[in-house]
Amino acid sequence: MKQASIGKRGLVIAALAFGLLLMVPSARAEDAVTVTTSMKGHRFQPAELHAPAGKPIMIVVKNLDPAPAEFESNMLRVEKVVTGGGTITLRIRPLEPGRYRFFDDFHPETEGYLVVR
Ligand SMILES: [Cu+2]
Repeated sequence: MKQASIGKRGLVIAALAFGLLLMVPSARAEDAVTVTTSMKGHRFQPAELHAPAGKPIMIVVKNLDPAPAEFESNMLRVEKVVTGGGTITLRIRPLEPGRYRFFDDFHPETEGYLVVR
């Protein structure tokens, strides 16, 4: 019996396809990087968060003030109310390196940055 041969080119294509399969899980949500900030006295603490480029990011925002706030960012395309004493989690798509501004839409002077490298 003669063994079927897929040839050299076939092997290369198979290897590339297998490599792609291995790469896919790295973009999955469970590989997300979580960063956390708190709001107190109408300030973000910390006001600068750091995350790696190219990975999904989860931003956890704890509002330690009794008043509600609204975490908002035009650059990150998110907007979500966080009640007084409440916590929210925002899912952010993988980002390019940069400085992404966010703020409390109820107190726009309350701002911070997500620094992606
Ligand atoms: Cu808003």
